[in-house]
Amino acid sequence: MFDRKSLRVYFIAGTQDTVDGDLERVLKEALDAGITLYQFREKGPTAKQGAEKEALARRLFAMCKAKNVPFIVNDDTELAQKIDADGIHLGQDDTKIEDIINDFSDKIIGLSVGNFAEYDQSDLTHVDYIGVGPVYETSSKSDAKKPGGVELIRKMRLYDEEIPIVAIGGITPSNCEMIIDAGADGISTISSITRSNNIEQVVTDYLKYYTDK
Ligand code: TZP
Ligand code: MG
Repeated sequence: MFDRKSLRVYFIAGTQDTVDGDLERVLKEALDAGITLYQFREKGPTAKQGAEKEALARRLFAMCKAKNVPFIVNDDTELAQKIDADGIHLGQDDTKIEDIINDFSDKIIGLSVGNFAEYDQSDLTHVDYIGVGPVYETSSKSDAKKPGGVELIRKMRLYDEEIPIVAIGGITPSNCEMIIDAGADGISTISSITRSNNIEQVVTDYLKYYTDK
């Protein structure tokens, strides 16, 4: 059973998101600080490929396992299967869930949903959580859609009162309280962690918005 509390401080990163290319150092600091889930999202022109990507994924996965933090792979279903990751996160234009469900029936499956049209066209039968956003402007995703603001989260929560929701896009400790109050189970973030020089403080600041431990 998927525990929606694991969405609370959901960290996403690939090497392209780090300042100095040292993703292992960043993830170690984030794990030590208490992130609740990690998504490996190696993307763009500088993304590692093939054996190098797999080796990095295995090292990061081992670090997550040691802290009991779920390790989810973005998009790359082949890699997720090969290393037996805890789950997969898919976008609207990625592999369809029906095509992979046989191999992922015991895994966490996340799906990006940017608006209500995308919600309506998605089969959520096997989906454990939806990633909703961007909430605010982001510079971490080149093809990000127009931000929907906190209202997007509020309306999505009313639209589906049950499904676990993690908000994404431009989130920082200073703007996350409204998002949680609007009904998100958690926040996901790239740059507020990868570009911070005090990761422990950032993660601690996020965690304090969840009162029931
Ligand atoms: N999907 C929607 S916005 C986004 C993704 C992957 C990027 C979020 O990055 P940041 O730095 O937390 O705004
Ligand atoms: Mg994708």
